[in-house]
Amino acid sequence: MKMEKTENCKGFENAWLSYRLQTDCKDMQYFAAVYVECTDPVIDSAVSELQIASEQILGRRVVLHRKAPVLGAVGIWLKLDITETISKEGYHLYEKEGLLVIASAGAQGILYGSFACIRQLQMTAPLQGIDIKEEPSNPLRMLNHWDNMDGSIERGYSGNSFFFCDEEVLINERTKCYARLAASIGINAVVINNVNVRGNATRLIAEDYTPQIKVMSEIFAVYGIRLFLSLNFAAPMELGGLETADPLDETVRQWWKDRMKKVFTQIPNFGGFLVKADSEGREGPFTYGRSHAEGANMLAEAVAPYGGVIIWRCFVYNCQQDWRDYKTDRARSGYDNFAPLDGKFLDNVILQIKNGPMDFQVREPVHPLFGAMPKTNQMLEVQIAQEYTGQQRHVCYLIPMFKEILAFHTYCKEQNDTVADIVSGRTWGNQNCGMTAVANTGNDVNWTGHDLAAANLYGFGRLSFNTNCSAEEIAREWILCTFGEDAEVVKTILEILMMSWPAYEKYNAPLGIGWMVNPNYHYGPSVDGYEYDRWGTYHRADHQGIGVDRSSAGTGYAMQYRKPNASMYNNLDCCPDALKLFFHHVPYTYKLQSGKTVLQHIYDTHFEGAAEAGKMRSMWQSLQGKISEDIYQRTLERFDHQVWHAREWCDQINSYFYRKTGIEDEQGRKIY
Ligand code: GCV
Repeated sequence: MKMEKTENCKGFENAWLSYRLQTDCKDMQYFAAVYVECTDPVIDSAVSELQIASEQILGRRVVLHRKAPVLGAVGIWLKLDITETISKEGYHLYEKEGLLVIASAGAQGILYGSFACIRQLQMTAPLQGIDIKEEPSNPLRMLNHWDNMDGSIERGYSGNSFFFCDEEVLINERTKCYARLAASIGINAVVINNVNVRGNATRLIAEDYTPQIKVMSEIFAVYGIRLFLSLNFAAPMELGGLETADPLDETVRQWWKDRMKKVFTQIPNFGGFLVKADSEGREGPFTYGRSHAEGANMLAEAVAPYGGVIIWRCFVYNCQQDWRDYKTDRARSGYDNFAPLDGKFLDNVILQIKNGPMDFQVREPVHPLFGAMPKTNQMLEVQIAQEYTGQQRHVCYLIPMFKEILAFHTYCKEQNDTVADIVSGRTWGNQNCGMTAVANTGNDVNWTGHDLAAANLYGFGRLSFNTNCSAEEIAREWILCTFGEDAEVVKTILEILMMSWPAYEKYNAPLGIGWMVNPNYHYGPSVDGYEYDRWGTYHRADHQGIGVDRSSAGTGYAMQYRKPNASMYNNLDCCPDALKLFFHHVPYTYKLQSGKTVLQHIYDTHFEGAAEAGKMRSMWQSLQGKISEDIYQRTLERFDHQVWHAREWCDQINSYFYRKTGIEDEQGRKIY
């Protein structure tokens, strides 16, 4: 274990927990004292967070009293109270006769309430008369890190891992700071290693690494976070020396039971495992002719005695496709593989489903598995690592996209049928469910490479805690906490964030078709980059038209949705413009609902998107002198790149289609 390794801990900032001194705070009096009757490690974190915030924001030391306040006392009361109508992770923050009360039935709720109180202070919102009750929308609010043990991060755009380096587990100052940041936005579970488990990562469940994992899990635990690992389905062979990993083989089952017993008894706060099986070269139950339910249940049985959970990914598809084959459709595979297994998974298995059927494109329909499995726990997976959305060199605030996904009606029930309802447990009354994001952090000083990408990290946490918050509200909070309350700064950054996803979509692949990127590293335009490859990601453009026919006359994917979504997508004219090419192959002259032809839409949006990138840079430039020069300059560099790169996207896409069709732009703009 590396307890300290400075080059891997480059020094770092505190993101939205960077506190600014306020000399004229009207709520100073509450921060004279904290009253708390019980001792609990998570509540102790809450106390220490209130103390740090008070010292740094108000310049005031908070005195801790290990007792309830007497009548007339002034201060903050951390009130563990099971009689309150609030759960263990929910909180009630209110002011009453000079006392600021943070009440919850559990220590985690007290911690979240304390961070909410600090947030109010940071935003200079009055605490006097405050009355906020918040219940977490989702039981699991998780981050998945794709960190490798050599310190690299798969799809990482903000430096190296701060969990691993040179095949060792890293424990340093960052570990705690990460836990603080995560807890401050309500994250309660973290997977620290890549779902592609290779090499030494397979050994993370072995004796060699458990002591280190235990130390990290203890650091997380006092911030209410459970540590999870990704596991290798082939571990019984690679680690245990068995000849098979067949989930129905008794020796294999026993091997997992023995291993799990060790892991869970040695790491008391351990949460469970995330599994990528039969996907992109990872071993899984298919190798043995077994189903995903048989694979997942074997592991679930092994972890059940310890309250462990198995999170099983549904990202299973044939990545050896022939581009000449028009019938096989990657989009269908999640549903085809998993929907027939509804009701077959044990209670402590959760299916983790990417938001769309392909792979985190800038625009995809919602995955049809949501609402298709009433007897199965489901969890939503989104990606804040911006693999396909500008790799943290372009600004792309993703919370508006996540809001749309959560609000999608699956029609699985008359009420409570949205994705938000399903993953919160409201739809079927289950508890093992929630939301997870592929994390966008690394050891860069600002955690996320692009300073504005921290809005996605903050935003994901806040949204998974409260799916009713609007994307604007969340962005506003993040800006106030990160940059302070200068009205011009708040207004400008808010506007940049809110226009960033639509702008990115405009200069990217058009109308939901996706994938026009350079293969492997997935950055920059390459219209035919994946067209003749094996990955099942085609646009099928010729000189007459473009798009994939996923209607009932094509691959039939549209029919995987429930009514009326199935008919909406299946019918060319009813299908929303934004997804037209995802579901249909149409001539370039086809008129969209907007009244424009497909081709004119492509030309217009690409010119608009590139212009909007320029506009965002000018808006940023208007902030010079109003925010720290470091942040201003490094973000400006990213905007310079984005403006150039958006133009590259615009020109390559427009030229491609102009050359294919020979049809002029109605506005006669320069196309190459
Ligand atoms: C971790 C995509 C990414 C891979 C990733 C995979 C997954 O294919 O490009 O890097 O692997 O998704 O989600 O498992």
